Amino acid sequence: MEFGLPEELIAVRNLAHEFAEKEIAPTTVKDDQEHFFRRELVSKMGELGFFGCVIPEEYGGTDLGFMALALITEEIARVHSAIRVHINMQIGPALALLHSGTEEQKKRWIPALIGGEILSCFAITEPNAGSDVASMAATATKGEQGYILRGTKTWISNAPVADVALVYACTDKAKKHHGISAFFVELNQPGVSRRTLEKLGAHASPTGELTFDNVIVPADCRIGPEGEGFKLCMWQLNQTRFNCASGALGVARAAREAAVSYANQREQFGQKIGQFQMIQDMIAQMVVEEEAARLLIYRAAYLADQKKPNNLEVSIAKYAAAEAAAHAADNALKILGAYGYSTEFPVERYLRDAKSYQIVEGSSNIQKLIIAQDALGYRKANR
Ligand code: GRA
Repeated sequence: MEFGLPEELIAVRNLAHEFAEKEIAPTTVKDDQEHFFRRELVSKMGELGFFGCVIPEEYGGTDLGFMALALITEEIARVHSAIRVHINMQIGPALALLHSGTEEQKKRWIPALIGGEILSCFAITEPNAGSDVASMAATATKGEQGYILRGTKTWISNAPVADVALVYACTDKAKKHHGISAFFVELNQPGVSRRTLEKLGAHASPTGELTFDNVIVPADCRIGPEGEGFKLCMWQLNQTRFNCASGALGVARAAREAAVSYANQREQFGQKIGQFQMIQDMIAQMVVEEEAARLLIYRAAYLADQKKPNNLEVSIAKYAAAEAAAHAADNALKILGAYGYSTEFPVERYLRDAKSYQIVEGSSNIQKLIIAQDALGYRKANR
């Protein structure tokens, strides 16, 4: 269903499709198996304007909007979900700067981020602060040269390779979430150490820990006022959650395509296995859940492009898409049987990658909490 997508969006989707097939697909299996991060893919996506579609032209973007972002992201994740992560690593900090940075900060960093010239990441999560963002322990203490940053961030995508990070830390611990501030931090400097973490999937996207041991952050690298970091973080997460939803959709689609293709080829008991109702049941579930997720993502994109609040709609879309991806990959594996379990077919990778979407950027349970508390009238998601 096209929903009357304008030609420029169809063109951008086709561009992303071709890029994914030509530039990502040939090494997907190898990159996944060897846990290899291909830096040039980020540069190429930057050059093609994929990161700039949600950024105004004055900062180097194309301003095509969130619908464009959804279309691009689905195409990339369909071929290799790990490469999707890089979209968020570049646009998350860029959007936070756009939202709360000074004019000087925007001009200084946004073009390089969306051009893929500098590798970026964002650092929220800590060993003891995952879903509960407000409980973070990292501190940024005001000194003569700026702020002194101390603490450890973990499960940070791109931590082993990033040049810069948007770091959230406490400037006034006593004020709890009102004492959190955001900083744009140069990572190639004394006091910053990194440790790579191994994980189930998304192998071609490096993940790790960042430790800040008395790192000096100039005062002009604080993003937004002191104490406004938690709100910026929640705002930013809404943008990057949207991208996760689109990535999960790409995985759900890949799993459905693999299952349909196999069911149309494989013969058992004298007929194509697609003829069996139990296979049809699983394929029907895949189709419905994928379509539903896509429509929910398009609704969230539409609202964002209308400059309307969409936190609730993003949480609904992210929850639906993450669950659809994990369910579709699980069903695809059942349909392919031993071939689904085999590393010679992509379905086991879809399952490994799909599971990440139920965890990252606010777990499925966090999305449900946001959705249910809004429905119950306890806490409005769109404010
Ligand atoms: O009234 P107030 O002044 O105290 O403000 C409150 C509220 O209005 C305060 O924060 C404000 N606030 C917001 N403001 C603007 C809360 N949400 C928003 C918002 N969306 N926009 C405190 O509010 P609260 O509701 O009491 O906060 P809470 O209970 O501490 O937290 C809520 C919640 C659980 C939803 C939140 O902490 C949360 O979203 N947690 C999940 C954390 C998360 O998503 N982490 C992801 C880490 S990054 C990552 O995964 C990278 C992956 C890379 C990739 O693959 O892309």
